[in-house]
Amino acid sequence: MSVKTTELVDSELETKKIMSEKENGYGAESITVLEGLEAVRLRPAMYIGDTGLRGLHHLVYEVVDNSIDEALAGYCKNIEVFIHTDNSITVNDDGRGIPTGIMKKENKSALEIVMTVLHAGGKFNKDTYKVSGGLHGVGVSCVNALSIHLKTVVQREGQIFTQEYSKGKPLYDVKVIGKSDKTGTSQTFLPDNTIFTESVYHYDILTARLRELAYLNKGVRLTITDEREKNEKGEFISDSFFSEGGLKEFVLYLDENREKLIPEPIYMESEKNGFPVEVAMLYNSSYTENLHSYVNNINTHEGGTHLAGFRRALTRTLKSYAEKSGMLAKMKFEIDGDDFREGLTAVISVKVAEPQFEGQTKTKLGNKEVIGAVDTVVGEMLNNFLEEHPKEAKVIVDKVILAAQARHAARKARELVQRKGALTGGGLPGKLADCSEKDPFQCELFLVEGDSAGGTAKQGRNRNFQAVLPLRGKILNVEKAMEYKIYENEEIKNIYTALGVFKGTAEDDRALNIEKLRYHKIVIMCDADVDGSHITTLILTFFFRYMKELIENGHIYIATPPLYLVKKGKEQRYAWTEEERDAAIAEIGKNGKDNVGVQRYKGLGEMNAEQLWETTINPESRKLRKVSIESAAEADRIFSMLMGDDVAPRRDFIEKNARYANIDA
Ligand code: 0RA
Repeated sequence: MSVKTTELVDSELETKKIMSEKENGYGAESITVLEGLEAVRLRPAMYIGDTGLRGLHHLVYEVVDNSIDEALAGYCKNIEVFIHTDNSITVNDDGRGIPTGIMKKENKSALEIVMTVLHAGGKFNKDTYKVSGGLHGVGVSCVNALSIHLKTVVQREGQIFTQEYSKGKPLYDVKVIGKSDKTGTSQTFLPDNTIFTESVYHYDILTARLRELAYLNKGVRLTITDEREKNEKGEFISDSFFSEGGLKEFVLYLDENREKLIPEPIYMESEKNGFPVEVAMLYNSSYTENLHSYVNNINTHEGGTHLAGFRRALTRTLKSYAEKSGMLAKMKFEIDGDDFREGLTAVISVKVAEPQFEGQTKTKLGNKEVIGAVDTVVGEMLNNFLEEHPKEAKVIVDKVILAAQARHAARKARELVQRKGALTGGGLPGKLADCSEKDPFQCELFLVEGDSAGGTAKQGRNRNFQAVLPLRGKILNVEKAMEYKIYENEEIKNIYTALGVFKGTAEDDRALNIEKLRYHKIVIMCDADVDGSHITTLILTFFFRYMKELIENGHIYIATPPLYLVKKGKEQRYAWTEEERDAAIAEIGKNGKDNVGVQRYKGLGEMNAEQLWETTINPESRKLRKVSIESAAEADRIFSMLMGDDVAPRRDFIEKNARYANIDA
């Protein structure tokens, strides 16, 4: 699953910071003369984003990207990823193999240069669309620098070459170890655990990326094998991805759990002004817009010029078709750009030789010349589609009209909520027990399942900086509701007003005034049972659909109340897993287990205020899971499946993922 929650204890957040310049002896002066890989080890986050779970996985993406480049050049068909038992990784490909000849200037094997010199990889194959900034594209030498051990094996020109490294430094010269009639490159690396705060690979995270790469690069087979785990048949867990239809199959996959309005995706593939453009789009009966854009296989979360070109062409072409058809004659108000995208799932993929990445997370394409290229391709091809498919065209225009009407209803409902808030002066919900601190950076809000647990939390919290908002029962499933409906829901209104965040301005129906957020940590606290998990998912769905920025900016957390209390006399231990429980029994029972009592907590209500504080609320001792979105496309698919109408895929998913959750069914 790609809506990820990572375990962390607040007090551990600050661990493993890179040593300051003073401590390690590299002053600003020496940085400038630091050669290559030393700089990567000194400032790893600058090269791979961070040194947590994301950075750890980026190492794999980086190596796989090199093989994908070889596939884009037309020489590689198969890429295999292995997760070994020690969490080292192997990536194999059947491309031409990294060149191994001696380079005159350096008097070293080209392989050694590629592996040990920053940005050297790109020098050799200029003609492919290599990323020059952003998240990936830093080169395999970065992975090498951040690995305690790396081994390269290259097969080409009838021979097998190898070289090994530690922290990026060669352990010996490139050597020939055998003969082979195959070609290809194999990289095996073990990330340096003095650099990364995480060391365990998540199969699901890697799998989601490989699936995405298969759709983005039709004709390439990507296989992943997890040697840490076996299935019932005694085989390693493994998945293989291959797409013949590319983005056309990608949107069908994304909309698997939604009701299609047109039978087949609208598909366009073309090249304009030297930019290859591929687009697939599908309309469904939902109320959400679901656009995903890529540049050189990198997910551009923040959009950019390629998305702008797509939007412009979509609005212009559909509007002009709708006007010509006369279907808009009865409309009382203007249609807005947003209305053309309600219920739209689309993937846009472009290749740009020298991409400029901008934005906060460097995932926004800046190249101006791409707007026109995408606009022209989409405009022409969409127009042809509409002319040739009048039945589908009518369905789409009907959907657009419906969306415009719904948008007006939603705006009215939203304004009503906002005006009411203003009338009651500040307008905080009556059920909110606020904190006294006013600095949002310091403040935490607990969203608590049920009035009774809410009451306990109010007693147990630190009222200086912790606020509590009890939620009654199940909040509305926003996945199935039209927007105006959500403003009639008491719990959702309370969340909006407590957070101080509202959606929609006169200019933009979607804008969030996130600068008004009153709490920088929002903690969802529900029972550790099936109902509790369901309520957590409902709340997450609401944040995902209506306040995604809160998740993206790292404000949303899930509380994890303990599952067991182990007690003997005055001694007691809390346990979050069966292993912890058994360890606690052994410890305080000192292998006379007779008088050890074990209580299985079913709900928050079984704890008193002091216990709840100690285990779940106190920043010193609680375990919070931070919610993040690993892959927006996959997250969207999973939300639509978990919260949609179809029961079968949901049951499958829950059965498959039950091992990840403490669900007591
Ligand atoms: C540059 C030139 C050639 C191959 C590669 C790069 C190459 C790099 C990687 C990285 C992972 N797998 C790879 N496969 C190939 C070949 C040039 C030639 O043979 O003429």
